[in-house]
Amino acid sequence: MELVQKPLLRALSGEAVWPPPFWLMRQAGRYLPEYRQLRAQAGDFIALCTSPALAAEVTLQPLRRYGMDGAILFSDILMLPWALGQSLRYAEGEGPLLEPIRDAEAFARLDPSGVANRIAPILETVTRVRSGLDQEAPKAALIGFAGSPFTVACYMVEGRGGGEFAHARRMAYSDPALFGRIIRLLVDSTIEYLLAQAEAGAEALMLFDSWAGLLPPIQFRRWSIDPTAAIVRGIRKVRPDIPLIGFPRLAGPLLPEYAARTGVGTVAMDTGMDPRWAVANVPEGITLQGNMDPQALVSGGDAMEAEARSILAAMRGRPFVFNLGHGIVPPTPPEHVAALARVIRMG
Ligand code: 1CP
Repeated sequence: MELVQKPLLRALSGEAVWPPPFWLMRQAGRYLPEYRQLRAQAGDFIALCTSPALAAEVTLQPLRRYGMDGAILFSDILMLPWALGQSLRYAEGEGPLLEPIRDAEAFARLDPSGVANRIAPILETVTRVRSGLDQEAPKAALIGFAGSPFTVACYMVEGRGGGEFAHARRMAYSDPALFGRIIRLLVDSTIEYLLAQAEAGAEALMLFDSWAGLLPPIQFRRWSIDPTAAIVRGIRKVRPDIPLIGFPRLAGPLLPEYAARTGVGTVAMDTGMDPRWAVANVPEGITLQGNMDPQALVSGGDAMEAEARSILAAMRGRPFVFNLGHGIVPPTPPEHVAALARVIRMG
């Protein structure tokens, strides 16, 4: 029973493992010199995400330094719209830029029949990382992921990040039929995409709903909770036991309802969530993940240690996975990650 012994999978399955397993959102990336070097060789970001040897190498880089309990596939939530045929590029310093989808004609140009071909190299990366872990880090588990439909739709409609996604949020009110078609297409293709990652070797799956907190409660239920629940049902039909992590960022007081109604076994807390409030209000059988401030990791030292310890103290006895409340930011000094790992390992 190799799987059950991996601490991350035990915690994600509801066991209060202590010291808690950890991994960090965006643990691969620009704060690591070895990433920057490889990125410069790869050319653009999409080329890197679709080059299995390079993407697998980048996925494993942080584990070699810090021995995390989990590796997260190196890819991006926007690779799914790209696989659906939406044009996408990553502009230096600007983040992702897509051809916006604002009407039925633009929506009709998406082509779900192309997805399998376009995601093939990403699945090949999953398989390579999994065998890399078997060789190099047999106790670490591989996390596959996708964006949640609402967050991905935000980028698809807006065409870019960096703002408040006004066009996307307005479309949800003014043309819910079209917005609903985008969401349903994403639900179906995300189920297919995540099941394919599991088939290729992913041992847990995470859904990033980074912009869910922009929605007021009724909209949050309709566009974040319901589509996530549909994805969970679709995955459970085929893989009843694979651990699922949901990250409805900035959900605030709606976090317990998200946890209870989507069916995910683990919810990730964002930076602003009070871990004690989450322990008291998220149903007990659900594992919690999070949520140190990425800026505390930049700062390091005693302030960082105090943050990490207060989260550990709140979580002791609860099924828990230590993580940040959002992704690592590029100015993070790599040695601060090593210091954090030591604090977590002391429990
Ligand atoms: O130039 C570069 O190197 C590109 C920077 C970069 C990286 C390293 C982007 C562009 N994406 C990624 C990798 C990535 N993205 C991972 C890899 C695994 C890991 O965590 O180590 C993951 C899980 C994501 C997920 C992702 N992409 C999210 C959800 C999590 C979050 O941060 O909220 C979102 C919203 C994106 C969109 C995206 N892709 C890239 C950028 C800069 C952005 C954000 C754009 C914005 O500000 O709106």
